[in-house]
Amino acid sequence: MRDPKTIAAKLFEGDRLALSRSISWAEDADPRFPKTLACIWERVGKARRLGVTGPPGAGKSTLVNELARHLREADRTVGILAIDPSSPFSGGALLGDRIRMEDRTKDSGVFIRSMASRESHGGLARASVDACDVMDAFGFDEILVETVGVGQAEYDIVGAADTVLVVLCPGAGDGIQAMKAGLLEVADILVVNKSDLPGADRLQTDLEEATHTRDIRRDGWEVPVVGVSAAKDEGLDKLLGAVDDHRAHLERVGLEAVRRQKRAQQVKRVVGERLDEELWGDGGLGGRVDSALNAGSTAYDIAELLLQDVLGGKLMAQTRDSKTEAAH
Ligand SMILES: Nc1nc2c(ncn2[C@@H]2O[C@H](COP(=O)(O)OP(=O)(O)OP(=O)(O)O)[C@@H](O)[C@H]2O)c(=O)[nH]1
Ligand SMILES: [Mg+2]
Repeated sequence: MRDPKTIAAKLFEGDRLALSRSISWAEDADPRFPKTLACIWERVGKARRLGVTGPPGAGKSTLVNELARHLREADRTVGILAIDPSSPFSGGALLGDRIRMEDRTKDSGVFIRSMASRESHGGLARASVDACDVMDAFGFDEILVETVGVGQAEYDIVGAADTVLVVLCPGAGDGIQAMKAGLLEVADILVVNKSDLPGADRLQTDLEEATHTRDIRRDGWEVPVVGVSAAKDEGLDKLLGAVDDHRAHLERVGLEAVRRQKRAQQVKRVVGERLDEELWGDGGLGGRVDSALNAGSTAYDIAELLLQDVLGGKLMAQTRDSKTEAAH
């Protein structure tokens, strides 16, 4: 099972080894991945993709576990992608997630995959979208992606998910911090977890106010604030109701168009990554920069020269080609 076609066929048969392997290829930026994706592309797009992000310790894993349980009870199959924070100090968190999710792993309608962001060559954003595509083609009804909301990660999850849940809890990661961190901007649904703890009501009110005053609506969607207690299994039905509502909203405004926009972002990202490799990898422009700097040119002059070379050359060739084509 080493070539894309076989992997794709196996994947369609429901082979989990094929599923794992293709996700590893995505993670490793293995050249076999794009070919595999092309073979399974026709089946990508049926799953609902739910992103779960928020500050460390907000209860994301507990919530994902409970959501998975509820979805399974409703006879939906669930693929889970857990992405650890890239900080080297967080090595243990992954194991914690695994253990807590353990009770889901005996169920064949559930698949759990952890992905270490620091090991995903060429970017977490790409690898997580790829992993979701594979799980989607495999046939899971629901895909849940957990990532800690620090820095770029919460923006990455927007590309991977149709609906983004931002999970907050009273105490450490309070509302103001979340606003500063830009977490509110990525939320389709705000979840106040640990409703059983003091301060949850206050946080809920603050967030409701924030969503009204900051007007973070998109396409007429008003971001709801839903209180839950994942650990006590309270409020999950209401939360899943909000997810259904958001899905219905997306379908109203055009789910396909929204997804196409996200795919376009993915294309840009892939082009960016490849350009970076081409320009600055072995045999790239590094040497020329060095010698130009040695010769005393400014950074702007060097950059301009290189851009003219790289873009000018290619763009002019393209215009020339299309003109020649038009002439024929
Ligand atoms: N009181 C209370 N505690 C909760 C609730 N949900 C989760 N917790 C606890 O909060 C802690 C963190 O939960 P996790 O689910 O690991 O949180 P996380 O957001 O996944 O954490 P990281 O992945 O490390 O960022 C654990 O000790 C949970 O038991 C809840 O609803 N109420
Ligand atoms: Mg977690």
